[in-house]
Amino acid sequence: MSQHLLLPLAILAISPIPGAFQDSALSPTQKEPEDLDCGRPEPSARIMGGSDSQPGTWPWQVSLHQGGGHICGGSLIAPSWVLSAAHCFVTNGTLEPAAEWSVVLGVHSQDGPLDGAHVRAVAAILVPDNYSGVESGADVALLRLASPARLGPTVRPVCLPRASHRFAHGTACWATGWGDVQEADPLPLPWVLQEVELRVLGEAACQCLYSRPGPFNLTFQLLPGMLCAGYPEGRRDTCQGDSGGPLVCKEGGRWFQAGITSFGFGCGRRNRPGVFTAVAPYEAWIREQVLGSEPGPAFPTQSPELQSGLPEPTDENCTIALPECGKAPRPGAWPWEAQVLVPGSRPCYGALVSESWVLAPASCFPGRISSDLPPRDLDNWRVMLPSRPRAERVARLVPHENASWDDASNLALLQLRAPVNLSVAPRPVCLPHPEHYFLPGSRCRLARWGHTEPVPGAGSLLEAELLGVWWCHCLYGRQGESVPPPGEPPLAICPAYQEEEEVAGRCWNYSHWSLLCREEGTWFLAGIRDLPSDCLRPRAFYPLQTHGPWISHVTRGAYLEDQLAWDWGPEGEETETQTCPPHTEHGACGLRPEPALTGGLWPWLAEVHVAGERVCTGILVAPGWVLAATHCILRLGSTTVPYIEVYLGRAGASPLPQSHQVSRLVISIRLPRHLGLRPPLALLELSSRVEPSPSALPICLHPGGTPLGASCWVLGWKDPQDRVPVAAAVSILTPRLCHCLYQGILPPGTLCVLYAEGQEDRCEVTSAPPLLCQTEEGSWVLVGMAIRGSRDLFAAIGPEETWISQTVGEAHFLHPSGFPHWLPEGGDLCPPDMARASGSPRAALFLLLLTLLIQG
Ligand code: 4AZ
Repeated sequence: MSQHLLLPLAILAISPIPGAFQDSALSPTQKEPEDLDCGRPEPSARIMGGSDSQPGTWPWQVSLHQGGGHICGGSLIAPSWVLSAAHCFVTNGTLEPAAEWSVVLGVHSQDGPLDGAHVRAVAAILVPDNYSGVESGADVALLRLASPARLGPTVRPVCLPRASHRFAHGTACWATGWGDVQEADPLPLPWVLQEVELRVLGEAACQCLYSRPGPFNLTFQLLPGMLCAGYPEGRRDTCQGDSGGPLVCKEGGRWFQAGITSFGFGCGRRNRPGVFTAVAPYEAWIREQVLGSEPGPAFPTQSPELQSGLPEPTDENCTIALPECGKAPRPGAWPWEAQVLVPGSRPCYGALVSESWVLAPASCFPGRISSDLPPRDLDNWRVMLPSRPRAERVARLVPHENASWDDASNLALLQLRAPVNLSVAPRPVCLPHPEHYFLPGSRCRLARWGHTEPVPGAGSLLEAELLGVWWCHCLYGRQGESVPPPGEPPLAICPAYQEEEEVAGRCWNYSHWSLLCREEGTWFLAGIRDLPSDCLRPRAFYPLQTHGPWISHVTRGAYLEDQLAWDWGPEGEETETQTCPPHTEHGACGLRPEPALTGGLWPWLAEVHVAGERVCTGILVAPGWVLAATHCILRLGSTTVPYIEVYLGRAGASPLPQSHQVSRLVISIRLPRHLGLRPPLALLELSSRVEPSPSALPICLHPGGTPLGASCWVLGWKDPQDRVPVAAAVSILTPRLCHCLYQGILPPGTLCVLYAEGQEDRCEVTSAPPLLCQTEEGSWVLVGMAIRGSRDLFAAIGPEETWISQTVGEAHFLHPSGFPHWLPEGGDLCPPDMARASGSPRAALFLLLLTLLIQG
């Protein structure tokens, strides 16, 4: 509906027929005698998405300088008066001194000597009393020049609209300025004044766009006195540095200033047109300020036909723009997939990011990115795009400046000789802004990238769900460091795959991959990844969002798209800064985020199903090894080795995406050599390794003693049937207390625990639960495994360090701390036979402590 409303006006506005204007539209009586001629550039001849203007096209445009540089735009409305925006001059509620400012008139390029331009000092800056900030409106200012401007072909005033003047929805107008050409991307030299055609958006149409959550999930309520201009699809807009400059519309051969560039949400974003201060409502205020000044500004009357205007679309005609990038008919049919063909090289896969630019790994073009000169054979390069009958030719190669030494910046942009028409295919992929936060659990896919070698039997379409930033950072990032909160670019972005088991012998080395993630049906290029070296599926990707500014700077029009999904889930915002526990020699172990984020998940907790008849607790100690209590695995007297299956990732039935399950067969049981006695600990070798993930991650091992400052738990199942894990808080007794309490009956290397009040019965003991502690740094360590039939006694891991390390090369032993526990030295200091003197360990311990105290 608004589409065909736009059309006739567009033709009216963009095809000005010289001389077609009937001056009679303004009757002589309507002309104000004191006014000078306005709004007519003497014929001679960025703003975002705009282009260089011709000198003299916008003779009222001025540049406002402070400290020697351009800060804001403004417009000449009378020889001694400039109109601009209040926010240019008010900082923290205070109006800056006029003396700090100067007005440059008649300037076109601001590079070098300002030829033909002249400068005026500012005598006064006037701002409405009710101005408090751009979002509250009244963002208007008047500057009185210390001496009148010299009018000429490049310096002329613009016409001002009267209060009754209407700029109808769809009117084509122009904004001008020396502001940024994109968000955080300044206008390049030679700083030529930019112009862009923008359409007036009626109040309803604009409010409709701003009522939908956009960038940063924000909405905005427009206020009277504000005016929108731009396009629902964005891409052409004003930006920082254009503020204060004019939005002008041509009516009957004269240019009227409809708006003052005020603010917006970002620049050129979808459904976020620029917001201007409407000039017409300030007729009275302007007249009041300039009273007595001769000649004053001109307010020519609008012709009556235009004033009645066109009916403004109502709320029902609220047309929002949908993303133009990232739509794929189905996963794998990527309309942006580009194949770059360089003579003498294998094809290199990249992604179309705009009409004219393809992003690909720089390593596809070795030897061609180190010099500043264009590659000699660029003429012979070709790019194949989906649904294009012929190969595209390449005009330019722009490698990332860090491409040759930083894997995270292994990127190059290729400009096509001619832009392609975007349609269903080819269509660009969406790129994330730096502040994009891909939600944990987002659906992602691997896509070809660079020189991709097919992985035997593996689809490149592998589906994955995104891990939370904490997991990704702590598994593959920098242990011991804090984790970037949402909104700050992460160091890595990690998919967690759904398929359970890797086929033996399949190796994912030799290939680059990119990670595409979907939000609201729209695909973003979220990450890139260089060659993995461990044959595992690619797990940590370099985030692409850090490169958004570089890509948009080079391409001036790549499709950076706002975050589309904000449903953070019931856990709410994970905004607290969190830290990763320290790293070990063998990588990450014992990682478990704060309980709020875990959903009850214990990544190393395994269900060990023995001979289909009982379930023991197992603990993952390395990617291919589980530790369990021997007595639970091997029944006394049995001579056969049982059939054993191990399940990981079942613990807690977590709703988080990382709770996928993994199962393995046990192919061997290893026991340490213990003279005479049956050893308490058994190592189970798994049929194949498990990939580290939040549902299958090894625990750290404690080499001896009780970890100082740690909090310790017995981790078991409340009910052996449904196996929901519960943790009971315990204290580990000192070796002496333990020894005395169980005098004479404990095998060496036994730990005694005391349950916290009321925690004794939290878990059942037949499955032989483990004793775990969380160190002060946050790592979880395995300290012992339950001894048969007891809920208080545990076989310590420490004494078996040598055996475990020799059997399992990758076991993660932490550095020793605390005090040793297997030396019951001074046993004769125990009070005589008091062990088991009383019914409960708590009572016995109390008695024991009392006796030891009295003994002194
Ligand atoms: C600014 O910061 C600014 N896209 C001006 C205009 C817009 C955004 C920012 C509109 O001066």
